[in-house]
Amino acid sequence: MTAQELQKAVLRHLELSLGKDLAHATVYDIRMSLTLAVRDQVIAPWFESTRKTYAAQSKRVYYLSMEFLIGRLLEDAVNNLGLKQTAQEALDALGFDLTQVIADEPDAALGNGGLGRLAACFLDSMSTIGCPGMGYGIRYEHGLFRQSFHDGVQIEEPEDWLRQPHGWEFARPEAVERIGFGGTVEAHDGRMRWSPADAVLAKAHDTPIIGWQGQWANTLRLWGAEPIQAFDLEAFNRGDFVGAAEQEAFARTISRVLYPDDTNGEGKELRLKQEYFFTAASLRDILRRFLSEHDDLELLPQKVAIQLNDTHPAIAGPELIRILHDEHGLEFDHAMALARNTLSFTNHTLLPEALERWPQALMARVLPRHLQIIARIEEAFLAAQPESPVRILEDGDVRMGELSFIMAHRVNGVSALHTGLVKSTVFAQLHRTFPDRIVNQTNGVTPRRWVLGANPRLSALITDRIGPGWVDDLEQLGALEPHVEDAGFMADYAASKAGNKADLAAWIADTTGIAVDPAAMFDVQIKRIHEYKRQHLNILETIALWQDMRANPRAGWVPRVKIFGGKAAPGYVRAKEIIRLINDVARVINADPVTGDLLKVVYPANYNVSMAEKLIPASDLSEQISTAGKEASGTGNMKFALNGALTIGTLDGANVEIREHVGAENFFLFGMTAEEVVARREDPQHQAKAIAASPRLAGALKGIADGTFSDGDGARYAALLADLRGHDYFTICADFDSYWNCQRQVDAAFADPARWMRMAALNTARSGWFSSDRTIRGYMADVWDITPLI
Ligand code: 26Q
Repeated sequence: MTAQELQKAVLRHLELSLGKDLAHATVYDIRMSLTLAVRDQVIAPWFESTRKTYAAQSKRVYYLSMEFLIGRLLEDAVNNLGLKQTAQEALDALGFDLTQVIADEPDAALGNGGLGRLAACFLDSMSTIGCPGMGYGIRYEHGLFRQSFHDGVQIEEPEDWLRQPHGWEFARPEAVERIGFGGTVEAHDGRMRWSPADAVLAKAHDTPIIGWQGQWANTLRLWGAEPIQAFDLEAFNRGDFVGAAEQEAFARTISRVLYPDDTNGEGKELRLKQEYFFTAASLRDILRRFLSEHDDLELLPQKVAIQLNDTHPAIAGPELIRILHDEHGLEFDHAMALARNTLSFTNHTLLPEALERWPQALMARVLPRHLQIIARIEEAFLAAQPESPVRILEDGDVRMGELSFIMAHRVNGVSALHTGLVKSTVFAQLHRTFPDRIVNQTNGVTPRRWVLGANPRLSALITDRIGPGWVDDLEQLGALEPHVEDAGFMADYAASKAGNKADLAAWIADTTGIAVDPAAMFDVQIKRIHEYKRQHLNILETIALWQDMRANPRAGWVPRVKIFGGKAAPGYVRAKEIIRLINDVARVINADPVTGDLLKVVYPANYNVSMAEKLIPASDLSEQISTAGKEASGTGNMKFALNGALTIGTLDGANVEIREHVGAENFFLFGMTAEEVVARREDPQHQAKAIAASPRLAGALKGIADGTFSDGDGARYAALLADLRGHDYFTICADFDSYWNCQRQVDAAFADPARWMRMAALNTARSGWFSSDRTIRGYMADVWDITPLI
């Protein structure tokens, strides 16, 4: 497609789809017109992919996830179709700037963090590889809340991405499923029949996901909840205006809002209904498609692979059995075997509070038939494993982890370390019973978004030296390694980082009003705020550094900008205290004329995918400092390494594998190992001893306690401090000195720019393994048993 053709297509949509002429067109109008013009280019490969899948009678993969953290789609699509340059020229001629038009698209923030973003990277990789499949999720009217700070305190406001029409999706009013809740179960002619008391409609909305170079496209199908009968005219005519809309209100509540917690999944009824709603709609859709192609349910595991993204869609096990047994009349054990051979399950967390459990009483009320089926699953399991101490039903709860494990033929962890811990801790008993079931699939990230899209400077440099093949074969980055000996390459590499940092410095000045020195080290921690991720370890080190700098400002310090980004779950009090502390510390340090440009702290509000795309390419240092054993994998860590930021990190999650790939000498390691953490906690004085041994840590804690950062209010952080001094489960104190010392090694390395840039370039050259294309190939081989169709 030429720029002229694209320009014509944009103008046609501007007129015919938007009803505007160029003279009155806004950025929004142009963005929508360009979106529709680009979407037009996706249709042919999309249809062709479907045709090929049918023609090959291929197996299909269905990725069930409560969350898809997509971000913006336009830039991705333009890049994958090779239309970046073309679009730029087309818009230039119309008097619009492509960058500005791209930035006009609201982020689709239908996820909390890592798990949702992983699902989005997987969709891109499946389309790039030609793995036939679909993502299934919920079309939340409101994605993750918008964050702002008032006096440093996090405020949540509803996110409203659907206020504008969503240019990428196709509504499918004909693809509807009726989803029931509650009611009763009775036997009828030897079969159990569930008669739900309430029902809603699940309506499909399809977004095409185009792969690299437009070779293949899959579908993301998101379900929106709608009332079966929009409006009760009888009630209205009686004068009951509220009652007339009641059905509608109940239905729409189900897909209204994304739950903003990424742990602490309390057993909330609406959440259970959301889980069942999208899982049941997806399974019916999957089975209808299967039965339109095959007439034998025996073939289900050969033709269908269903991946459960954590336990959130775990009700798929009982629901699939219900369909096969209650509706199609298969024997229970037979139905259970077919379901298990079709389903597989990914575990993303070991945190006990994040493992889903539903009160049996609640399940009995909302999904009475499913509770009965779960009891029979447990019975069947125990009949085969009479010695096993494992139970699905325990303490009045349904344990969704055990249910998912027992109903899956493969269970995977998301990094080597995490998978080992899954085997030795949460699922140790089940692993003994089924030693082949647990496999590892280390996470990955899509290079299309996280290098090509986010970092055009670095991408141009890479392509200039090794050609464009790296974009869908990321291990080709290894060919960069010899170039680190080339002064010309290293100068260009440094220049690309400097350019990104200058852009970011301008953006920071714009959005926060803080002037930062682009030559300073950009030290970045962006992720959800969590005690186990230890943003408070970072801010304690920041305080200690500031105190040292003030005591001796001319000691040759390496200037730093500490950058934080991330949201706290609205009900997570301690995480919100940490946010306020960071903002309080930032306010005091940034106003200190003694330290000046030596140290700045910035925390732009409302961190999201688009902000990550700005920050990561401009980062020097990547903070991956979780308490060892707690971060299942991490995926931000991979994005940073690819973009040439050096990691300071613990031996946790995928950090371990990143360090192995980039080389120990190009990674700043500190802190206790997972085993050492467990052992250290045996000593109830571990935190007290660490504080007594570290005057710096004691000084930083004292700075918080005496109100230095809280206008003299010593009480503001009393609870946080009491926890650190009294319990410190996440071993902030015990790891502090190791972290401090490691940060000084970081300083020394940064003070030698040639050494630093060489380390950074080696991180880029050696991180190709962390492509989500590699991860998806692993799932295809070890879990889904499917081969690509391109
Ligand atoms: C459960 C029940 C009720 C409400 C909410 C939830 C809930 C929601 C989201 C529980 C967990 C999550 C998300 C978890 C998550 O993002 N985990 C991260 O997954 C990444 C991808 O595998 C890993 O890289 C991260 O290490 C892991 O923390």
